[in-house]
Amino acid sequence: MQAVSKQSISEELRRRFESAGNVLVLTGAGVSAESGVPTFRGGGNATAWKGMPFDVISSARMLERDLPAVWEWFDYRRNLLGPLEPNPAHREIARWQKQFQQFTLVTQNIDGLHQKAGSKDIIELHGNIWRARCVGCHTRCDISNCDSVLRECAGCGDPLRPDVVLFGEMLPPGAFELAAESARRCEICFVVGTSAIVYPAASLPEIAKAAGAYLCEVNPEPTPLSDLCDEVLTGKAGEILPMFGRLQ
Ligand code: BV8
Ligand code: ZN
Repeated sequence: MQAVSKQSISEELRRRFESAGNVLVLTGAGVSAESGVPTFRGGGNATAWKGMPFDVISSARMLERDLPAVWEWFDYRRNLLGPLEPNPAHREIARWQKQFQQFTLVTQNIDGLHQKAGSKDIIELHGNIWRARCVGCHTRCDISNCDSVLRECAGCGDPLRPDVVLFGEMLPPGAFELAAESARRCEICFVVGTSAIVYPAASLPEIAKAAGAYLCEVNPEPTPLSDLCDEVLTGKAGEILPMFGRLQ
């Protein structure tokens, strides 16, 4: 592992970045921290809701037991997220989509800020807070412009639930497989702003590394993944990622 101060990108990474044809980026809550989105573990105290740890209120069991409580939790977060804007990290990643022949953006975030920054075809492993889904017919509906969200499906009348992946729930069909396939093919895998604790998302950098990719972490703190990385850029994503834009 080659730790470098946040001010510099190694010659090797520069060279690889300038010649790469296939790049994958995996993001977590940290990429949205500079937009004001509380992180779950890195210092933000979004981890508790009414005394419940986040992975209890955001769990399949809670959905079965008390769907209104789950809606209340996501209503609160939607109101928090509404006014927030993408930061330079989101914008730089959106720029990379045009720069590389093959580019894959995989996110654990449900905040929709990558979309707002202009990124397309994002693999949202854990869903999106601006959508709801019917528990009966699985119809999805956009709730981004709704002050009060309907609770029943307009189609079949069954209850609607947030279209996010809760703990103990499977990821959206095919999403992980698509991400894993891209991880196996990428030349550089950037891991930006994630504590790399939640699975199966955290296994993607391992898959990329095992397939020979150059693994680069961007995070102000070390994570369980840092030792596996070829390069760790220690600092904030909104300060470090734009440095790549200035390479050219
Ligand atoms: C499943 C949506 C199959 C909802 C989320 C293997 C081992 C152990 C456990 C498991 C395992 N496999 C499955 C599990 C169980 C579980 C799991 O992983 N548990 C963990 C806690 C150990 N996984 C699941 O349940 C998954 N489903 O496995 O299904 C299955 C199904 C049925 C039965 C059996 C199996 C589903 C997981 C998805 C849950 N939903 N989100 C919601 O948002 O409420 S997860 C949610 O938490 C996020 O999406 C994200 O994934 C995670 C939070 O992590 P981060 O995003 O990384 O955020 P965090 O705050 O932790 O870290 C922020 C980082 O940023 C820090 O490192 C910080 O230093 C850094 N940072 C801060 N500022 C900046 C910065 N970085 C850069 N710039 C900055 N400015
Ligand atoms: Zn329905």
